[in-house]
Amino acid sequence: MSGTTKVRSPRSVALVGPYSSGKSTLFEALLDAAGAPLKRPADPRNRPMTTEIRLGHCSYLGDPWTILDCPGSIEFAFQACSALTVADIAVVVCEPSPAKAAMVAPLLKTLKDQGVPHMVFINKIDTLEDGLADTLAALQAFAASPLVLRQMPIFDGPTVTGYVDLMSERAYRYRKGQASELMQIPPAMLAEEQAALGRLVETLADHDDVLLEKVLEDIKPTPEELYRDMRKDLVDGSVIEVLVGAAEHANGVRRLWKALRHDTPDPAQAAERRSIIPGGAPRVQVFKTVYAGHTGKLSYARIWSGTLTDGAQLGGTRLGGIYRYIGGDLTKVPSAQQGDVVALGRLDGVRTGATLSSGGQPEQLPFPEASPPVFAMAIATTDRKDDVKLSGALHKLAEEDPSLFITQDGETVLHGQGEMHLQTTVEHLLRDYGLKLTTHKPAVAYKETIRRPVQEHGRLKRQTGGHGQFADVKIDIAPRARGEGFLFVDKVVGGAVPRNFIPSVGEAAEEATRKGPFGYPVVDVSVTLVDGGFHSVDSSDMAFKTATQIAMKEGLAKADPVLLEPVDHVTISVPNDYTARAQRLLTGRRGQILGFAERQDWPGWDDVAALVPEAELHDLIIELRSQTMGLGTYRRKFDHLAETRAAL
Ligand SMILES: Nc1nc2c(ncn2[C@@H]2O[C@H](COP(=O)(O)OP(=O)(O)OP(=O)(O)O)[C@@H](O)[C@H]2O)c(=O)[nH]1
Ligand SMILES: [Mg+2]
Repeated sequence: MSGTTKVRSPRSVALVGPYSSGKSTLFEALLDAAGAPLKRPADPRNRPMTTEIRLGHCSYLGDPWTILDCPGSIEFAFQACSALTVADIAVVVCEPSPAKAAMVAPLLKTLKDQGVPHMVFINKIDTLEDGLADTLAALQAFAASPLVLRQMPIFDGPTVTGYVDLMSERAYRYRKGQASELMQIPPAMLAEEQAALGRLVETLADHDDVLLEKVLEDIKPTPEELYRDMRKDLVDGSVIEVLVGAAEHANGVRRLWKALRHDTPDPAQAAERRSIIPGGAPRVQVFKTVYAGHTGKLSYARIWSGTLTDGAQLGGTRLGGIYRYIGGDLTKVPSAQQGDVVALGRLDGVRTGATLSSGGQPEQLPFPEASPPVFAMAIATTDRKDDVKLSGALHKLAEEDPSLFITQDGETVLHGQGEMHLQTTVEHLLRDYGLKLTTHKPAVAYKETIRRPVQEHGRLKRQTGGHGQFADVKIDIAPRARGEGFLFVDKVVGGAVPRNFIPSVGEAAEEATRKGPFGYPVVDVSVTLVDGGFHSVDSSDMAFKTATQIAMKEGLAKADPVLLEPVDHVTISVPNDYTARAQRLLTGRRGQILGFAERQDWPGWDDVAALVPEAELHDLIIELRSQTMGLGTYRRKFDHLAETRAAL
């Protein structure tokens, strides 16, 4: 839209990339450069890891923007994925280190699969020692489209002091915290600069016949032609442009702003990419829910079409506030338009991921699903009185974080994406809900069974005052095949036990299997009532239950009981350099390797399958990540119960 002064529609950029690559530093530097600095910036020496999406609103050269600072850790990847669904463009922030390139692989794949336009920002350029060639080659190995370097670092001895902008063929000297200053291209760099520009033009010419003809005829394209081509190729994903800088020193930040301003598609294009039909009542999608102290519930949402005004009905609820984050503070605004990413107040009952409209039921836009959990932690209140408070808090937490799963089967267990994820969750519970909690390793769901049939006799005869209690049962207890469950059979003949008492015997027999000789539930047994005796006055349901309990307790103990442990089918996914290591890791945990194969849709990755006892899986993800640069993942499903002595 060059040449016009019309203010463009709001656009949003998501900062994504491996942990600690400098996204939050860049977030702050971008806001600074746009004249909207955070009021309370992080202490640069003690920058906290980001665990939740942060929004920042600003305008750059007159255009309104939302910046989304995403967590980098793989344990919070769901948040980054959620942010990507509402971004017009993603900036992949990474470091100038070939060894760290693999950490970008899953992200590049997600961006490609979701069709989100993206560029790469190689940050920490001040730490660059040699050139960028190795880093680019390493990144290229994981990228589906060619990377095109737009800037060449200028070295003064070992230090990067500026850059050559290849498309405009201008050189700039970095100045800390300020716009860079124009300088001569160092003569010693000219040959290298021409070669790099040649590569850039050739890559763009692969997607543009007009440009290709010029290249073949040796005609130099104008910078405008190159800018136009770069934008088109970026939008359709056929090239990935690469910029460089040092967020900490505000170097390359204005250059990045200009690239974003020029290359980021309009919100209408993002809506089209997501097959949203324009027009009609305003439509929004919630991509994050936060319970923010006195403000109450906030739903971060993108306006996909139309203009939303405060107080409107959304999904049957009256909207209670539209907010932007200016300088890091919530600021109420009267309305938001297509392309805006804002926080919406008091949308009770609205869940993360929902598409809402102020008119009728809109079609639900796709929203990412959380990866299955890989780590679990049990929690308990130190004061039982807090249990109600805890369950309320957990309810909110599950709403805030769809990558968190909660089970309450005997104990309360949090299941999530890693140890850090769950620790952050527990800290949240302690800090924001004032709960006192202890954490522990979740119990493994051991079971028991028996290996030998027995016959057992249970007899109750009691005289209490005038009225007595009497019941007599003879039962056969026998093992059943694994997975067949519990069975009660009635084989009483001749009324030795009257019909009306027999269901009580069955119930009591089943109840007795809930806790076997080792203290765990007993599975796969049959109990057959073969004979018994009764008294016409003193027999009752209660008496028959008690007699059955006596018989079951003694019978199970004599029937050669054995402990059963759950064994899961586990599939580890790793880049194939790590396949052998993954196999060793599984065998080291009593795993029985079933084989390995290429991971579907993941070139260069393998899936290793094994049967592994559940007791060995608790910290598997920790070891797996530490051995695979954080890249390895696994999924599991219950397979069978196996006899064991492990827990005795
Ligand atoms: N040398 C150098 N260090 C930087 C630069 N930018 C950021 N850092 C440092 O890198 C570390 C991580 O920075 P953050 O901005 O917190 O990184 P992040 O990507 O937000 O990290 P997560 O939120 O954990 O994913 C901090 O110690 C920063 O000071 C840079 O341009 N140069
Ligand atoms: Mg961060």
